[in-house]
Amino acid sequence: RQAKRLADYQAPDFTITDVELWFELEPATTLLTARYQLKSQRKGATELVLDGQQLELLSVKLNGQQLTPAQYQVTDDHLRIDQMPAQAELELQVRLNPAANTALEGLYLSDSAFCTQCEAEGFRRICYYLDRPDVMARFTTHIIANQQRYPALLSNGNKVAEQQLPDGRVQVSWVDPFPKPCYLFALVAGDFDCLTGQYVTQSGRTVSLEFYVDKGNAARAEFALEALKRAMCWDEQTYGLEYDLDSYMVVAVDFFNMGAMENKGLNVFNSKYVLADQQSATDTDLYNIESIIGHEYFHNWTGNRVTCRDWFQLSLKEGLTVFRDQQFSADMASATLSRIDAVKTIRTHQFAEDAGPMAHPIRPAQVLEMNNFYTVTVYDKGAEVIRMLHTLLGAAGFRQGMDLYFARHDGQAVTCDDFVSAMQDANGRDLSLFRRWYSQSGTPELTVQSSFDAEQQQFKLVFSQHTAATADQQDKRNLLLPVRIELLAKNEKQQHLLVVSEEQQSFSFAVAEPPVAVILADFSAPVRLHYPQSVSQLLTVVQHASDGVARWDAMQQLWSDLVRQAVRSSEPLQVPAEVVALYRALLATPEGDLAFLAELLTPPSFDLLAEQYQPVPVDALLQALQQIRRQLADELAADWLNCYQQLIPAPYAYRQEQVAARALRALCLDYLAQSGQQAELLLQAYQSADNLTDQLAVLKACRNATHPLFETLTAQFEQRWREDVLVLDKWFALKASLPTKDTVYLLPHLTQHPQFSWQNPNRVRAVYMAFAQQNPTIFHAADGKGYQVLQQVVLKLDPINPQLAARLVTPLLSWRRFETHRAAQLKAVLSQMLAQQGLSNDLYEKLSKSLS
Ligand code: HT7
Ligand code: ZN
Repeated sequence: RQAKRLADYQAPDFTITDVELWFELEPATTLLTARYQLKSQRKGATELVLDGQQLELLSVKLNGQQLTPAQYQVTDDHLRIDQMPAQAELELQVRLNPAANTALEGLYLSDSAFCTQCEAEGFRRICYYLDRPDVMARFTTHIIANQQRYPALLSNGNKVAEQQLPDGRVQVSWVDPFPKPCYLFALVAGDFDCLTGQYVTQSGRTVSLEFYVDKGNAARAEFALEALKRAMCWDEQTYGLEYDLDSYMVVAVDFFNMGAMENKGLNVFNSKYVLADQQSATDTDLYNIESIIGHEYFHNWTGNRVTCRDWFQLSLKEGLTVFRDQQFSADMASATLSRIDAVKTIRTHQFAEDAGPMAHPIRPAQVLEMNNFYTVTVYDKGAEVIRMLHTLLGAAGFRQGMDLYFARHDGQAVTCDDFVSAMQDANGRDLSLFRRWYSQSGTPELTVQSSFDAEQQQFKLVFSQHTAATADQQDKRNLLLPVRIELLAKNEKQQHLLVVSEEQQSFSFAVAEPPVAVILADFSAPVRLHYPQSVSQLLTVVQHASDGVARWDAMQQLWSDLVRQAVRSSEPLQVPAEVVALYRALLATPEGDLAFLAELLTPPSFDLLAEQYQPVPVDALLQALQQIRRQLADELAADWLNCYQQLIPAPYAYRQEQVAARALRALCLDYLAQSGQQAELLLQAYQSADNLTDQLAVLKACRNATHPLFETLTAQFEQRWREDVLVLDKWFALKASLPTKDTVYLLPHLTQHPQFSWQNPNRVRAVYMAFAQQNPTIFHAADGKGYQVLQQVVLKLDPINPQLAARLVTPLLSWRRFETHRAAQLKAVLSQMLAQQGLSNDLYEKLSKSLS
């Protein structure tokens, strides 16, 4: 199997300027005629190699002449024509079987609707093509289908014609005026309800907004529609970017591999990220919907108008668009909470990826299966890299850089280097050192020592940076790190932005007395910080730092330190009296931002802690976390109750102060349930809830405490929601994440539920991702059964949906990070998988890296 390398990039010999497609849709035999205008881009080029997979080729015509099979060659992956003129019209006909497509790439059926997914390399499963993002063409699409079965026939751009055909079918034609790579192509055909709206752009154009959803669900798309309007307005105000077509369509489908896809003018969404109301979606669901609606909308400029030259540049669009959606969420909801969320993602998942076998820079250097690189590194670390530019250049400088980027590159397929150059040139700043972030993998360790010179009244900080070798890359160099600090002294606070670029670098500050230092406020660089501080210093930061993220971070640090001591000493963890006192004071009169308070009072997760150890002391960590839970529950029982009772719920609305109060109530319930008592209160909370957020809070509290009520309430919940799969997914996940031994035996029963389907990624994720990510006690059980269960599922899924199988295998890959017996179990499970015949590239790439 041959990986592709960034270093081997070459511009294509031919390009395609215009594409015309005729789809004759039938579930098991769809006919596609594709006509391309091709042009040579290199003098003397005569060999045309088109990508194609799993296609039945029916006919090839060149400039109107039928070619015989002797005039072209077809392999598993390509169609080759040797004697290509410099300019030509190529017409191909292929037959497709969307009904048999369970991989959900290319053209497939979601229930009875046709839909497509072409990013990254799915168009080659629709037709032979130059399936690479630097080939940009104008697309015209004709869809021919039975009108009764498929009243909505959609594609990119503007609808230009609709005609009845003599055979009773209808033909609808679409023209997309913007040249685009084929990964942005989309087609949808089905019988939907449509929720419509309008948006008037800053220049006064009216855009029709259309949400296509399953019959009966239009009202559930209202939140998403409003979120889209907010995103359109936000992008105009923040970046001066306006939408460019007459309509913006969103289709919600149940069968989908990821969250959503930004196809030009025709987004396709996982229905989970469109459909929501107060009964069927939580506050977190609504937050995610707004953020993903924003993300896909923002891609219209950062991704579609300016796209990637090649797939190694994926972070050009994804890192930047995640950064933009984070800014949007910060403006729409709580800035501090949004940032804390992002920091948790980086520390829990991205640091782990960098420390594991799949480590790669945000611009990977080599790839076997592109689908494996839609990662937390490319997306979220990519966004951190953009954020660092924003920090270094300031909001105005960053905006100037964005303006220049669009002025230079609108309509082009470009590289990450082009982006940094625009930032550099617009600001007159040398960013050459900064560019290393794009090519270096791994998490820098930033160690800080502080000292105070009483005589000079000087506070000194000495920074040392070091990045350890990663699985993909031995040699590491210094990086440029923007480090926000705050010095807290009795009578003054100083804030500074330091730029650390040397291996060792010191900074001095004039200050009258020894301050407590906040280092890396707002998590200003994606590094692991080592700056030892005492409990009392950390509590000073918690109480007095100006930055909310730093306050939360100090509390996290405090817990991490306590856990580490307990793990080291094998002594039971004792929550210090000062910490209990702080909790007590904060719970006594809950005020200010209650969502922040809830976050502040939540100790780190198992996964976040585990990431800080090598090897991971699974049992000791689980035990320490349990000791924290018990002590906080017991010692503060009256305080949790008192706080809970003060937070009287108002009739549900998705408003920030209500969201915040619900989050804090949920935390109180979680600790109240821990005692195994409070059944009446929990029952009352469940039954009186007028929304899903509050109901799930009770169920989660019962799950975490393995409370006797869990079985009764989840049974009721299943009864109520068994016909509504999106809500039922919460039930699947709750069941799979119950930390009791029986769960591992329950999983196969869950898959027997009438609503479970191995073909539907949402169902599979609800059961098995929840098991692997939210149930560390059972997933990491010492007998290795948890690992074996996941192994079986991954192998079962690989022939059905390789993308999904490869995502599910991730929790097994970092076997080297566990203690001997678990490492051995994991390694055995992985080796057995790798020995299987016929593995997909997706799974093979991950397994072989893990075991090499
Ligand atoms: N750009 C999209 C990435 C993507 C994807 C989406 C749905 C299904 C399969 C996919 N493969 C890649 C999503 C995004 O980042 O917006
Ligand atoms: Zn994206």
